[in-house]
Amino acid sequence: MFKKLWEKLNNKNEATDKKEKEYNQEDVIMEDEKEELHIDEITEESPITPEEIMEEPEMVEELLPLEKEELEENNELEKDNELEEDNALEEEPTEKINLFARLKEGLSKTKKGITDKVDILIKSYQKIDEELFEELEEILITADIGVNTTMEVIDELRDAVKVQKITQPEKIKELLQEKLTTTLNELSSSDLNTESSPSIILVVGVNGVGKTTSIGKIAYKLKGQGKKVLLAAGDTFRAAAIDQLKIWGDRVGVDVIKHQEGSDPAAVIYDAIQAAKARKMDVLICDTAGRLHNKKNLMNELGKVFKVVEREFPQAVKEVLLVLDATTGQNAIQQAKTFKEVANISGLVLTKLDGTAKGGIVIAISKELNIPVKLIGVGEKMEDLQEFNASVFVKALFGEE
Ligand SMILES: Nc1nc2c(ncn2[C@@H]2O[C@H](COP(=O)(O)OP(=O)(O)OP(=O)(O)O)[C@@H](O)[C@H]2O)c(=O)[nH]1
Ligand SMILES: [Mg+2]
Repeated sequence: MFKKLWEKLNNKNEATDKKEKEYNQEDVIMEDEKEELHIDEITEESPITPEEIMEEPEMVEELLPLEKEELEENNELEKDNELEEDNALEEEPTEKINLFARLKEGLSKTKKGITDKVDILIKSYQKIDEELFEELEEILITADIGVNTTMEVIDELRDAVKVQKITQPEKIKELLQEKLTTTLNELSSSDLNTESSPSIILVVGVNGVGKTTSIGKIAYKLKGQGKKVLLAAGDTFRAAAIDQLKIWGDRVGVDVIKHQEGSDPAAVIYDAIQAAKARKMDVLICDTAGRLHNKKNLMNELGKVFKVVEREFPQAVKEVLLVLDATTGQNAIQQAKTFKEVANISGLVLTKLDGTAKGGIVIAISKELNIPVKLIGVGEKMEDLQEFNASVFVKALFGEE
């Protein structure tokens, strides 16, 4: 029985040779494929059928001891296998966290790109004139706020200056801050849809944007709120992806449902949903692959996963988070457009804002895509994922308390 279950869990190993093939991110997302995306029916059998669970409910419970054994094995492995990011994340666990300070620190590069430049600009002008507006426009566009949004902001500043008869250049900074806050406020609603239980979060995005890391951070956040969290290793494309999620699971103290490398992601999600139901979990967070041989495969695979969720977990509140890397600038907008074709994206997670001077992309993204930015990543540590709040963000950008 134990053996039978184990075999069932691992019955999708045939596809492991997939990993040998070359791929790159360009293939996945950049090429402008015009082919129709066919979402295949789920043809492969799921490893455990609902009937089997009804007959033998202890089957699901047996997943627990199984995982514990595995966990010990993995822990041994991890000791030898020192991952760089691991070290980065384990520093200062007891440090008292000042979230605003972290945000400010994370945004320091963007601050240099926007606020500091605005300061220099303002100081070099005695009065407000057209040339000042033009230079300001350039600063905002360079910080990736986006041409349309920049034009809008500048036009409104011009009007405000006229109406309020403002003459001192210093006032421009205040007005800009106000305008950016209003623009962002119009669009953002930062709450994750996890208030009611059960809920499921599907995390999608191209490779390397920070999906797995963000899942770890979200799990940490939710666990801190007293929620029962389960993770699903739906990125079966590389063994390392599964291990990475497991490391996060261990670090945060939540279980991870996983199959072997190369197995069917829809089957992993299926099992994870059954386990989430059986263990009465509040939130199930699912990782997905960011790379496959091409965009069509990736989108087909996601389509299958969404179908399993619809069919097996209709009672769960659904959140589909698209993770975007802020350092990729305008390219992130293109990625979002591609994912919107197959997924009903309910929120964005914008990562690596600490690594770019172009944090203005937050504004461009929320404005152009009309999808709320729910979370932002401002570093690699467990605490470096914050709920997005427009006025706090702009305050941090302008270096205010
Ligand atoms: N500085 C910084 N680094 C981040 C942030 N979020 C993620 N990273 C780093 O980005 C790298 C990629 O993150 P992953 O979580 O592995 O990305 P992924 O989307 O799961 O990638 P694939 O599994 O390859 O598709 C890792 O080194 C992370 O530590 C962030 O907010 N700031
Ligand atoms: Mg990953």
